[in-house]
Amino acid sequence: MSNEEHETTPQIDVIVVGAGFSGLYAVYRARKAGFSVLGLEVGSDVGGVWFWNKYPGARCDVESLEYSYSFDEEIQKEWVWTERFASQPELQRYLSFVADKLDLRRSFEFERRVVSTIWDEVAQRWTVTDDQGIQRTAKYLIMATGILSAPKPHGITGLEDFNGEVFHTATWPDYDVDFTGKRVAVIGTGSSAVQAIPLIAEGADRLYVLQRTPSFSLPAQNRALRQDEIAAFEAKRHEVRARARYKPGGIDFVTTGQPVENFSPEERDALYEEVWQEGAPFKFQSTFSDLRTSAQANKTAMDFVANKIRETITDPVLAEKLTPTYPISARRLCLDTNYYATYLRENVELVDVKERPIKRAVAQGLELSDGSVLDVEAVVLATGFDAITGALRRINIVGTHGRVLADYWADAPHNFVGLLVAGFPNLFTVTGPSSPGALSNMVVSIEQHIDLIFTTLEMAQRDGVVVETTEAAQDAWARHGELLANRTLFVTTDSWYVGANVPGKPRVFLPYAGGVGNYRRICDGLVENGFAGFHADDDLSGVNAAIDAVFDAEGKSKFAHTATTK
Ligand code: FAD
Ligand code: N01
Repeated sequence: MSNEEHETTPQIDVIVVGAGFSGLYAVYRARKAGFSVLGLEVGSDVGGVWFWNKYPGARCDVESLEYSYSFDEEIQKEWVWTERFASQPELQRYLSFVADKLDLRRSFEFERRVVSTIWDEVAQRWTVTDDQGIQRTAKYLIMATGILSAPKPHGITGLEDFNGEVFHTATWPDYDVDFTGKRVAVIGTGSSAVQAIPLIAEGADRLYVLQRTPSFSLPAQNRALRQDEIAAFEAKRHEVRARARYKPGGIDFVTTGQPVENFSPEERDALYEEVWQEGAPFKFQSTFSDLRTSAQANKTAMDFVANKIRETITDPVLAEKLTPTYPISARRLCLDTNYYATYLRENVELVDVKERPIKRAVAQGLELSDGSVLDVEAVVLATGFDAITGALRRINIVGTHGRVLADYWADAPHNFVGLLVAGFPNLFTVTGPSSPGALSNMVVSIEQHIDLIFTTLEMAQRDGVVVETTEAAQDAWARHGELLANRTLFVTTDSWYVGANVPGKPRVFLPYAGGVGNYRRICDGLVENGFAGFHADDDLSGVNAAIDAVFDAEGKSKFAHTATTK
């Protein structure tokens, strides 16, 4: 559909913002349910994260065979992955293939940034305004804007005075960036940097890695997928997909399901070694049942990886600088190809910017607090995102009685099950705060969220009701979420999971720590209990019953035994 056609479209049932994994599936489901639908996307094509993050080395950390849609048989049969962990170009081709196959692009307008959306209490519709001033209204609004789509402000003064080129991993240009023979600085050592650094180092004359906090990283052991592996997956695909939906991370693997103390040090390290050789970060951090909850247990995994770092980096000072001191997986575990070995190259230098913080950018490079200047021709910002809430808070979202989302979330992202916010009727956030999305195979979470949204919309149409949650339901969900989060090591460490990477952001554990399977069970319970929490009704019995069916009063899952076994 052309942009002009949309401008004259009088009534739209559903507007979907975003054209990544979430937006594409939401548009598909809307059409299937018989709604008229319009997608708005600021990028010039579909792909979301995989459209934007074109930096060298970008690839997924959930195996391609599982990091993909499961809702359509033909897509799964026709698309053939070439690598264990698909690269950004392959993932972008995949999402483009899905869009073509389902003819989704005709429902989207690209290069349209949604800047404002206001609830009209009389018409009971959302008025959505884009950056070109074009307004549309819709009964339902699905914010598929992504949890890692809003690059955080870098906060480096004087960068506009720098004479060289500046890149951000998440807004990487379309052309082939050539660092051959150049002096380059990479700022940051999170997942994006860990993937980009080895490849930038191969070409650059000199590479400075500016590290404030080191990351734990596992070798991806990436390789081409063999025909027989693909055939074997295909033969069991239905069972794998079905199991994954009930696993904590939305990925189908089996672990011991037991605490570390049940194993001798030799047995324990042999199990870590097995997963290390396999290249499976989610599995590694789940090797034992208490790695996320016990500092003592976690220390065994930390020590194992620290030893691996020391095996590669024999300079003890450098090895120590590269070794994190926070619990493994309290920040996102990285997946790499040759990351630590890159520091053995003569053209690579680790610069500790905790010791010597970046003071400012100057014409010829970056000045550090001790007055030294890193003389570079290019700066790569691998500085991350205003995660989970950033993309939403950047839009002027105004609900009932003039409630502004950005203000309402100033102290914490109040919401119900990561999908609904009180005072914002008929508006849905996909993998919003307090959903398990960020800690999971996101595609599994996305499909579950969108399926639930459309189950809810069918009910709303049938019953003629507006979908709206209450502050009481939000509070109940927040209490449950806190109980679970406070049992984990996530809350002990500064990370984007707790908003600590963005100055001024409230420190709240943003994802849901109960796992994908348990979350799904609770959501199913809410639906069974008459869409409890999805109506403007302060009766919490249905919400509490859905939670109590899955967790006991201490926050222990009643389904823990099913999480680790097939
Ligand atoms: P996105 O893909 O982020 O799409 C959101 C879209 O909304 C974007 O295209 C954006 O331009 C658009 N948008 C935002 N605001 C507006 C606005 N105001 N107006 C119009 N359009 C707007 N997860 C995993 O599970 N496994 C992985 O291996 C993995 N790898 C990742 C690698 C990288 C480099 C990054 C950054 C994230 C990765 N993730 C991974 C997480 C990733 O966010 C999800 O897997 C998934 O791609 C999210 O899809 P989405 O459609 O919800 O969001
Ligand atoms: O961002 P990050 P990312 N001066 O926030 C540093 C997903 N992902 O883009 O921690 C100096 O993790 C910052 O230092 P510190 C994945 O979920 C997945 O790398 O604030 N340094 C940190 O080192 C991931 O978690 C893949 O001390 C500054 C880094 O920049 C998420 O996206 C690949 C700084 C930012 O790390 C985000 O990853 C890529 C400053 N002013 C991304 N500001 C896969 O492998 C920030 N830093 C699948």
